[in-house]
Amino acid sequence: MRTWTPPALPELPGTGAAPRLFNTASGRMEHPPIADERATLYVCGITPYDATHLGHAATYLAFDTLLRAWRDAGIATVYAQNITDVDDPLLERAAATGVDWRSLADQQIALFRSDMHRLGMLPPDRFVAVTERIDPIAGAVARLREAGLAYAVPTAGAEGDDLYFDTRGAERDTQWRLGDVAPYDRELMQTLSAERGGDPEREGKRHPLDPLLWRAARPGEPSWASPVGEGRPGWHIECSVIATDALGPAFTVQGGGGDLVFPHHEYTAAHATALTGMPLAHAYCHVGLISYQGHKMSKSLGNLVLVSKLLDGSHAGLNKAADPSAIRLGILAHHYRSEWEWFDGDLEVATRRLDAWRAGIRRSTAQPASATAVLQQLRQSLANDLDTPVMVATLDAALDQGVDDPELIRDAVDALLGVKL
Ligand code: 5CA
Ligand code: ZN
Repeated sequence: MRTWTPPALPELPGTGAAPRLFNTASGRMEHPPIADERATLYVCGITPYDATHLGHAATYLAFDTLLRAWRDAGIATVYAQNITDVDDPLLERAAATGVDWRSLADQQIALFRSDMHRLGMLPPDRFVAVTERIDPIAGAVARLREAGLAYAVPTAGAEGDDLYFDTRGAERDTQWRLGDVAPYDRELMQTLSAERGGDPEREGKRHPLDPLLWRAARPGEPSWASPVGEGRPGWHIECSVIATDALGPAFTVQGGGGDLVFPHHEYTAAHATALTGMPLAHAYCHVGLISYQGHKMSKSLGNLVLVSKLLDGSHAGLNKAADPSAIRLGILAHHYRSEWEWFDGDLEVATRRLDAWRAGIRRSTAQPASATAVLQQLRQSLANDLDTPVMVATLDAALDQGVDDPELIRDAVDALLGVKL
């Protein structure tokens, strides 16, 4: 898929350190190993039916910050992101609104692209929609079936059988074990599976958590002919195949929002390990979920703050268009791993901070802060699990005092935080 024009990153003197990151899978801070000075990142992309809300923006901004940290440390990056452009919620929304699913997806992908561009996000190097990879995904399902790790569940009303992944078989035959990514007990896994697209109650499965690999064609649903029958891909196998095709196995970081830890990232890792004999990624990093009006921001509840509506000033209660740098600052004021609620007043707070920084950078004072020292502090915080709230506090203080090299601070804030002063 076409992406968007990348923002220009100013060059900074010297280099930062490779960031240490919290790895959900190990529960520890780690420096994921980086081979050949090249970090590889996969971030789970949107299901294009109600993009782009601030929760999405927070997730992509966290990984945009990670890419900036790696680049500042002199590490080359390869970044891949998928688009789940065929899946139940998208098809349900299309049916409910009487819109063709393909047009709905295309329209939402275009909006996402424009929102990401306006927010100054680094674009993925590989931006891959599921519908562009049906053959390799079906091929992977066929290989799992040959390996004895996929089995059929008879399916009334479909043209063939649905295929499921055999959790116990994978634990027996591969290096992957249930719980490798998600540090949860079985009961919680079962609850989350039911809430997040799984079907633990379905009859005929070998294990309640076994996830769908291939959904046999149903009347009225899009489907593709394949060696595993006419149908469409399950959710986790899509990311296993797109990620390992784009980046190879054992890439540096698998990322997404905290709602993806289980079952999605657990089973994306399971499928990939079964297919390649290698782990999916070295570290699994997750962004805290953003709430609005007391609940997790989600398309199903409808409590959304849409980036496009902030940017054009049409979000309820706004009287002018938001500055993209203010939206970034409103998010970056929170640590990416914390769960927090967006209040409508947050944009005003962020805009005031941005105005104060823009005024502060031009302020000449008798005892200005050393821009070199400020840059060093920013780099230290960035390397410490992307501690953007501390970076923001450092800049509040420095720009209140005035700085001895405004150009350096302007470039640093642009390169590291994507905020334009
Ligand atoms: N297409 C799948 C991933 S393969 C998906 O989860 N799509 S999504 O559109 O629902 O979400 C896109 C990304 O935004 C995911 O990484 C998801 O974890 C993240 N996300 C969704 N809601 C929130 C939220 N409220 N706060 C933070 N991140 C969120
Ligand atoms: Zn995914």
